[in-house]
Parts: sequence; C-alpha cells; structure tokens
Amino acid sequence: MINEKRAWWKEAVVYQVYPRSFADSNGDGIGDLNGITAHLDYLKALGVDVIWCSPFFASPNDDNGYDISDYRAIMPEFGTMEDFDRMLEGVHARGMKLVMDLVANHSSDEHRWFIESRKSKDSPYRDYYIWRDGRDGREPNNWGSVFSGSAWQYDETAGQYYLHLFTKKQPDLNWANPKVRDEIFDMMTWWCEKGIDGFRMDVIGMIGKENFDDGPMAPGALYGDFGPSCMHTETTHKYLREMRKRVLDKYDLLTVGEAGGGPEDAIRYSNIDESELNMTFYFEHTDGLCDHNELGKWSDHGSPLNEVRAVMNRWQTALQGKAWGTMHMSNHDQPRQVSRFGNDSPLWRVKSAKMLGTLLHMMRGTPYVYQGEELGMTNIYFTELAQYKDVEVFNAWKQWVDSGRVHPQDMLRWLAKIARDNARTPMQWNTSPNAGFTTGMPWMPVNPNYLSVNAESEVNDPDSVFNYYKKLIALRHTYDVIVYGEFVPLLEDDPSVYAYRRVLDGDTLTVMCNWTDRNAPCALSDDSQGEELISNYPDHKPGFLFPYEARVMLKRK
Ligand code: TEU
Ligand code: CA
Repeated sequence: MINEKRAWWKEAVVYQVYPRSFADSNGDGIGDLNGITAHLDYLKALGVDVIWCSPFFASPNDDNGYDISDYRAIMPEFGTMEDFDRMLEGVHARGMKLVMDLVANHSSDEHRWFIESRKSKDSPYRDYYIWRDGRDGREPNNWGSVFSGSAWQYDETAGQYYLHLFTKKQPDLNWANPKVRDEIFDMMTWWCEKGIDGFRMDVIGMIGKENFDDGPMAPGALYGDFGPSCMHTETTHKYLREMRKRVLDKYDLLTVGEAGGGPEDAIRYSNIDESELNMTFYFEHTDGLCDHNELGKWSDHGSPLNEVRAVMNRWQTALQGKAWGTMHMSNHDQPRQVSRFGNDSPLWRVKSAKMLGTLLHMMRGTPYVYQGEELGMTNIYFTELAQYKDVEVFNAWKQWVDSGRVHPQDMLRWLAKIARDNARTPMQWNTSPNAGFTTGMPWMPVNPNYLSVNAESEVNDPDSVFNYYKKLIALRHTYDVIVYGEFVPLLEDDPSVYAYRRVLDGDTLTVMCNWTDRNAPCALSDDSQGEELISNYPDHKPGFLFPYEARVMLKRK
C-alpha cells in the first residue's frame, strides 16, 4: 500500500483550454476570454475541477502566445483585464480553479526588457538575456533550436548573438541573473494575488543553463543537442526550490512542470518532500516514441501498443510512492489522440476515443483533458503547406524540404500525422456554420467532421464520448482506489490488450483495454473481477474483448 498524502490537486481532473481556438465571442474569428466565460457551464457539466488556460498575455503571436511581450497585460485579441477578471470570477463561482501558463524560460523579443537589453552592453537589462560573441565568425556554439535552425541569432544593434532555444522571437531569459528571478517571482505573486490557483510551467526544465559547450550531434543531425547543458540541471532545481520558497509556498496552488525528461527527473521535480513542484508532464509516449532520428518527430514511426505500454507502465511504477504524476495523450502541441493512438474512422472513432479515455483516467496521477478530446475530435488531415499556421511547421519545412534533404510528399505525410495544427482547429460546438466557434472567418479552418462531432449533439447523446468522459471523471471523484490505489501492470506482453490493476485497502480495480480493431482474447474479462464500473460496450463476451472494448471492474474487500 502506497502511503499517499491526500491533496486536492491529486484528486482533480484538469481541462486544458487553448483560448485562440476555444470560443470566439466577438466575431473576429479568434477565440477569446469572453468566449471561455460563455462556456464555463459546459466545463462544469463535464465535471472537471481545474482549467489550465494556455497563455492569454500580450504577445506578437510568433508562437501563438508562448512569446510574451507583457506578463501583466491581456493579449488584446483575447480581451481586457476586466474580461480576465470576469472569467476568473466565473470559474470560481462554479467551484472550479484556474491555472495559468507560466512561460518564463523565454520572453518575446518585443518585451521591453529585450528591447532595452539589445540597445547596449551597458544596459541594465543586458543580462536579462543570454548574449555571447561569435566564435570564428559564427554562432557561439553548435546548439540547435527546438524549432529548427541554430539556437543563436546575431543582433546587429547589440553586436552579439543571443540564445533562443525556440524561435528567434523567443529569446531565452537569463535565470542566472537574480534580477530576472525577482521579476518572474514578482509577476507570479501578482497573478496569485489576483486569485489564480496555479501554474503550468512552460519548458521549466530548461531554465538552468549550466554551460555553453558544444552539444553532442546525433548521426545526420545539423546541430548539437543543448540538452546536456540545459536540461534538468542542478541549477534548474535550485531555481525551483527558490521559487517554491519565495512564491509557491505562500498559496494553495496546483503547480505542473512541462519538464519531460525521465522518471528520475520527474521524481526530483515533483518529489514527496514537496520542495519543488506538485507534478510534471512526461513526453516519452508522445515526442519520445517518434523522436528517434535526426528529423525528430517528423517520421512515419507509429505508436504501437507494446511501445506505449512499456513507457506508460514504467512511468506509473517508477513514480508511485516517490512523486505525483500526470496522464495525458493530448495537448496543443500534439496531434489528436484518437487519430494517433486510436482509430478515427467513422466505424471506430467513438469506441477508441472512449477506450483511450478509460486507459488514461483509471491510472495513478492527475489526468489532463485537452479541449475537444472529450468529444473525440480528430486530426484535420491538411494536404498542403499553405493550410498550416504553426511556426514549428514552417521552420521544419525550411530546414528539411527547402534544403533538399526531405521530399515534400514525405514531409506533408508527416505533418498531416503529427503537426501541432491538428490540435488547434477550432472547438466544435454545434452544427451551425464554423461549428459555432465564430460568426466570423475562423483563424484556422474548422474540421469538416463538425456536423457529426460537436458538443451540442454529444451533450444530448447518452452514448457520446462527452458523456463517457463525464462518467470517467465522476468515477475518479467517487472511488479513492482510482486516485490513490497502487498501480499493478498486467498482461505486459499481450499483443492486443492493455490491462492493469489499482489496489487500495482491499479494493481491486481491474482495467482492460483492447487496443485493436479485432476481437481479443482476455481471460480477465469476466465476472470474477467484481462489478463493472464502466465500459464502452453494453454487453460482453466472457474471455474476450470486442474491438477497442474497454472495461473497468471493481472488487471490494
Ligand atoms: O512546448 C515545449 C516543446 O518542446 C513543445 O514545443 C513540443 O515538445 C514540441 O512542439 C514537439 O515538437 C512548450 C509549449 O507547450 C509550446 O506550445 C511552445 O511552442 C514551446 O514550449 C515554446 O514556448
Ligand atoms: Ca474573438
């Protein structure tokens, strides 16, 4: 039995809103804060406890808000500070909590700090960022950006290179400068005083750069890997312990780090001694599975059951009793999970969406539902580059296709499968034009399947993915074994079925999910496992699971 201290953020289910694509209230085709406020009853009805809202701060939107030019101002396209206050009030009035996105590894190059910093080497803001002289007329080292190209940009005005681990409009902040930490901690406190209930911390694992040595180069890679110098360093953990003391310990917050890394890193970030964060996201089952060559995620590599199960089971068993974890398969950076891990054909979309939801929500840790996941929304399958909006896509195209290294048809195939745009098509509310997302021209095309995949039809359909997710969430709020039970892997080599147990105080939960579109033998699926809590089929065949069948059985002491 794992002795687990109870906490509200362990018992919560979190829903991620990507404001740009959630709901447009003023007809400009861009989602906004009033659009979120207008749909809070929908989120309450789903049963979620916490809303994590992707950045809504002033930004030139080079990376859709993950490039902040003023941390204490609302992006004009999203509304005003009064609109924010109204949204926060609406969230709290419904007994939910709001988590904001802390993007503090980097700012926008249009932030006044950077504008001042580049003006002169004597500027008091110079050391807010990471400036270096070139080396032999070139970049200071061989690091590559996450978004293709070099991680260094030469600035004529400043007469030096600056570091940007993402786009060149996202200069990395210099956390080694105590003034930068003061600025960030003051800003975090300012938002906590306004009443927000937590932070999702963007690429927080990168803030503690320990050296600027050339990084290792994978075969075929064009740039070196900054990981050994920047990722999960002792310096990062030192800064997080300082953040905990100076800000986080003063409030009752949910803090989740977008850190990645391995279980040993997560145990340090979210250890039970509570010196840093509550929990972190891991990405070995998403980016990790396909990030196995110099092209990174751009590949035909799939997500087979044996690989996904090995990763998720390793994380479940490694963290329990040592740290608190999270479950997700979707967010604004990942393709739609039913298209990637399930089967988005008209025949199997609903069944497999429910199966994946069961797999995630019965595990140990805090589940994160990404907007539209609860509807079984799918990838949009763009066929040409001009349909995409994401800077990550354009930078990758420039580096791999324009250079002649990759055939356009290959890249288009990979983009359709895994580009972030797949998650950013507008939320599908109903069957009215543009799926009810906007009365104007949507900033991104609406997925044409909105006529059959939309919130209005699903809320009213007892067999919808929405109502299945609602039941999954209600189960987490009912049974402690689902939240606090020990995770016990089962059938670890089964070619079709992903199964596991959860055990707490004599209660035994058995979870079985058929990952395939064929009947699968499964001796576990019979009445000896206790009462059935939920399934995506009305009836069953003992000893078998139907295609994409999920079953949860509970045997009480
Ligand atoms: O993402 C970090 C990150 O590396 C992701 O961009 C993701 O791993 C990548 O897209 C997969 O190829 C965070 C935010 O979630 C993302 O939206 C931002 O673009 C990025 O940081 C920079 O702020
Ligand atoms: Ca709008």
